[in-house]
Amino acid sequence: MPSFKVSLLDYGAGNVRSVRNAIITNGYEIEDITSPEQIDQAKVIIFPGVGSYGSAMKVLHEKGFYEPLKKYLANYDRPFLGICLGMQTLFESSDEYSPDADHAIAGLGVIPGKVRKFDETKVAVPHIGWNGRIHHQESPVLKYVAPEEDVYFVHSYFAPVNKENEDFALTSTTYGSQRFMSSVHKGCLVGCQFHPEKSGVTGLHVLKGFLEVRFVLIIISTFSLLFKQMSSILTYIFTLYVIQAVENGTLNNTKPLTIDPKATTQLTKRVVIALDVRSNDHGDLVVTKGDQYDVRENEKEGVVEGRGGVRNLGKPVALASRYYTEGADEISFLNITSFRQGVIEDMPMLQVLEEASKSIFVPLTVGGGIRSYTDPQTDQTWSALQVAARYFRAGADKVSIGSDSVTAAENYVNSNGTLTGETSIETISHVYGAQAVVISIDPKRVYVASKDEGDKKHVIVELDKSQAGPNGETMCWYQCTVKGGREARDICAVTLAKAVEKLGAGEIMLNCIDMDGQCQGFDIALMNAVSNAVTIPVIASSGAGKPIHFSDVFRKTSVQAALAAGMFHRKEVEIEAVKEHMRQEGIPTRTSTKTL
Ligand code: 1PR
Repeated sequence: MPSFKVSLLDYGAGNVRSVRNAIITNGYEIEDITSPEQIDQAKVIIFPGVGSYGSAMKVLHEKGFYEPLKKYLANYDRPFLGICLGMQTLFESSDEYSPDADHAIAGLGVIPGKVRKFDETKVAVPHIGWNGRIHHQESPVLKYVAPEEDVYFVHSYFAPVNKENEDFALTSTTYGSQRFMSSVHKGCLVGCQFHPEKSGVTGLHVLKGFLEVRFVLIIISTFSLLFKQMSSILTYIFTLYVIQAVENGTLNNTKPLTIDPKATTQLTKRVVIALDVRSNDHGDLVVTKGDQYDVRENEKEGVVEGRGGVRNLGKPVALASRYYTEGADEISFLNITSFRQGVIEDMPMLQVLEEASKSIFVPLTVGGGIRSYTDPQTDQTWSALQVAARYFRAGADKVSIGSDSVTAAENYVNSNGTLTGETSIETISHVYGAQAVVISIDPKRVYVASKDEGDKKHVIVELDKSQAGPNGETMCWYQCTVKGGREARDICAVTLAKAVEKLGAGEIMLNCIDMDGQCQGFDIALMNAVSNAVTIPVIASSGAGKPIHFSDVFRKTSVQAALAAGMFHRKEVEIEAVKEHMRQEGIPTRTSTKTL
């Protein structure tokens, strides 16, 4: 057991539970930094910045951490790992939340350069998913990580690699035509734009490399302190020892590598698994799965009369852990009956997240009931932001909003595009960032015989002949629903997608009630209509039954991820079989390691 604790700079703005769990999984104890004095005393600091650049810098100033941190980092000789925003704050400034283009928020300024925003006209923003790395230095931090293993990113802002800062680059990554710093390393200063705590075993190995290095450095620092009291000969001998220790694998043992300036990396297409969760008739929380959103057993399944019980496909945490081990790129828990009750007191679902995040190190989304509500028992009102905060604290990385996003989009459209700043999307996105807000759309087809037949306000989509309606209609519009498909609303999926993007959503989970549970493939026409209308990433959902359905949706549309449930729950297809098929079809697919 190491003799030191990892000092964690957590200012309470988001989900750092996973960072904590990843450090603990590597065998280290954590001490929270709550006062400025602790910064100077720390042996090693990990700073998992969450939220926006501006708010992070503000908190550092308010808590009196800014100056001590600058001092700690000044000579690059004290071990520090900044994660995502925690790495960005090391630069001089950022464009994030600077309404005036000339005004940039000042950062810690230990790395030259300014943090910029990806260009939405060229690439989907945020950059979400698993991407590769071009290694600029050989470093002990990456000693357990194979070059081809992908890591998980989620960010809209990036630090460009330029002449002034290129010697800080540990790795760079490309997104569209943009090369950016995916990690930095100088002396004992390390930063990752990617999330080690969300990069599966690969990410745990990054932390292992960094913290092991730390262990050797602490021994060195301890000796160095002792030497100050000793004779110069002894100092010389110990200095030799220190150099040797350094050469045997400490942070200083980095070597520049020659990189091919034309080398690129690729954002892979994600395979997401959804777990629809609800209580069964005995009150136990189970993973269930419907056919066109009906989750009750039917006659085919042995129920002779009427509707049977809720299908039970397993326990949420056990199933999610299996999917993590089998290579899922992301996991979504959807509380599908949350419209019946508020979720603040929904202890079982919160416990699911708390448990899941202890051993699952890929992104976790939670949906169902993200809205403001008043508890009828106590009359207390909770805002959507408070509900989301509760889930983030329990271990969620993103929240997905269904029904409430329909109301927000309707109001936005009816008010000719007015942003009130008060919707669940806006409030959560403002505090936690757009990347933390996923919109779950539950549309169903309304067939029309011709483009003229439809109401002009809905986008009419042409269907493939194999998808024609009951009277041979080859066109339809996609009507949004709320409460898990129980109530239809007068807004189409394309209009809703455009509205929620403007309101600040970072991603869309696009279901299709007609295809759900049918194993006939994704609704390609719907996926194209929505993904072509927005610049934020779209996750295709509903209808997968075989590996070829994944290659189809990735080839024929620009969606960035594909989600399936039933085929994996019923063990009809393995995740690895889907991924192998995608690789054979030339679709960029995450490469990972499975053993710790
Ligand atoms: O409206 O914000 O409270 O959120 C409710 C959430 O619960 C929404 O995300 C909504 O999609 C989901 N939901 C509500 N009722 C159901 C149901 O099935 N009765 N599940 C439901 C929706 C859709 C997918 C499904 C895919 C893939 N599930 O997640 O897993 O269709 O399935 P397949 O691969 O088996 O075809 P709010």
